[in-house]
Amino acid sequence: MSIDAVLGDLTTEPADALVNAANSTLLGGGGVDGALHAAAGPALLAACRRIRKQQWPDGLPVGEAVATEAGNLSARWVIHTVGPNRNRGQDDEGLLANCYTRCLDVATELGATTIAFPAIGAGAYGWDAPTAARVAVDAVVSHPRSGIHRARFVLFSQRLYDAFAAELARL
Ligand code: AR6
Repeated sequence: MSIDAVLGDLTTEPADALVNAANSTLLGGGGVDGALHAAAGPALLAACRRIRKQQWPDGLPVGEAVATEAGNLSARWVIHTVGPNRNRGQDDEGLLANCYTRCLDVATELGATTIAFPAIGAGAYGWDAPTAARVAVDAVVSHPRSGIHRARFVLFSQRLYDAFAAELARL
């Protein structure tokens, strides 16, 4: 599996599966979540509502992941995950790592061969760039081999890109 990082917008990234840094409600929000919903159109929200109704009535737990269709996005699937909210005292790096691991599990189950991640938790949820990057890269690198050929981190700021590039350079 190749792992790399680019500076850019996740919504236009060509990949089978795009990961959404969502919240437990799965009903949208700001940041990358808002951008993905805006680009995907109402089909994504409708799919999220079905997941809430049928699978996670109390909301998606922190560190868990679930896939939906991707609406108007060019990806086939959106995989929604919920990072720990550091601003609310949720500072367990293991839970942040679980987000990446569970997304890779779900992507593998779907048969995806390429996946693109944002820097989960590094926006509204308050994780600093070096920690967000270290946890993300460690989690993806240590995931058992799967059918995924390429995992890409798509970073929205130079600061985050630099943090991820530094972690990847250490491999
Ligand atoms: N492409 C790639 N990265 C992006 C994009 C984009 N289009 N837009 C923002 N980012 P955040 P979190 C970056 O806040 O910290 C939402 O409201 C952003 O610059 O999106 O996990 C949810 O509904 C940052 O580096 O996710 C939740 O309530 C990174 O994506 C909450 O925010 C993650 O920032 C989740 O917070």
